[in-house]
Amino acid sequence: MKTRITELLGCQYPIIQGGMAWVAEHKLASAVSNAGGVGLIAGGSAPIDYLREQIRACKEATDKPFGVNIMLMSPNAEDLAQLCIDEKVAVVTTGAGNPGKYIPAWKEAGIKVIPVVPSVALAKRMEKAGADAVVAEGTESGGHIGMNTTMCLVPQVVDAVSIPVIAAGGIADGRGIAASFMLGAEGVQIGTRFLASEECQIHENYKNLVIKAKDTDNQITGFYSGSPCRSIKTKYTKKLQEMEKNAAPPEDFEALTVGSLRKAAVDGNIEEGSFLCGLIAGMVNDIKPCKEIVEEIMAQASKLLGR
Ligand code: TUI
Repeated sequence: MKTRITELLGCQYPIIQGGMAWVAEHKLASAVSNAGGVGLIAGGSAPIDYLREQIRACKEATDKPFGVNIMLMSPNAEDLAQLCIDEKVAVVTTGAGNPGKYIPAWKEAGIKVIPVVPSVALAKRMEKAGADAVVAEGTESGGHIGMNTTMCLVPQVVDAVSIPVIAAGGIADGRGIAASFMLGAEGVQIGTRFLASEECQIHENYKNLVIKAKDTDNQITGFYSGSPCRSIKTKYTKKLQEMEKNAAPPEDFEALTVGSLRKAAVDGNIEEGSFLCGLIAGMVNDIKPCKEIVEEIMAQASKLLGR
């Protein structure tokens, strides 16, 4: 299935994997790239040496293009951005901010730059700044989210920019891809479906929460602090929401959330972890190798799109 995204990235299928902080490391990224999509390693707020090792391990594991996601709220985003240049990473996606100041150097290094945007305004700014494509991410996504939905945001971004648009948020099967294409997208970003993959290195408690989640087992926290974040509903997220309702001081909120991504992904700590996850988890019911996931999704999408 050829689109401007497969042409741009040199991949077989128009699927990129979400750059999930504390989740997306080289085993997952290389498995997605080897399956014909584009895998991503999450920079998150990782130390630079860790990310360098991850990039190098990924190069060993695949000769296909893969990328790095730079989380712009990270205190060391600048160093990680430079590392992508030094390591000649093929693709960079960004999240949680405006990457404008990094784009010229990335472009000069031949890196394909794909900012994740939650609004039409930011998509336009990114096009002007030289981005190769944008990911229009709906609020159905896991983690740090904007307010607009995939269904409403994607066609508006498609109408507003000339660069190719990748749809994200709520896509986990071929129907999601077909629908995204109907909205004008030329690729999709998939995160939650890959949480429940064999190659994803997260704790088994995390995977079990994903595959057991129903449509309603999802919660947004951090709404009033201006940093809304979508996770699987647990006692922990209910507690955070209760604190928000009672207007708890930001320090109390911070004390509970610091380190919570690690507690979920690495320790599988149900009591204190933030199990970031998209709204589509209710439809993700089994754990499979990435290759099977990608092939199944693409076969369904191709059939629906009559290709
Ligand atoms: O970035 C994400 N999802 C994430 S990042 C993350 S780790 C994290 N840790 C602590 C605090 C916050 C996050 C977990 N999930 N998705 C892409 C995304 N980007 N969603 C929303 C945005 C966004 C928001 C505002 C992008 C740009 C933006 O720009 C504001 C501006 O400066 O114009």
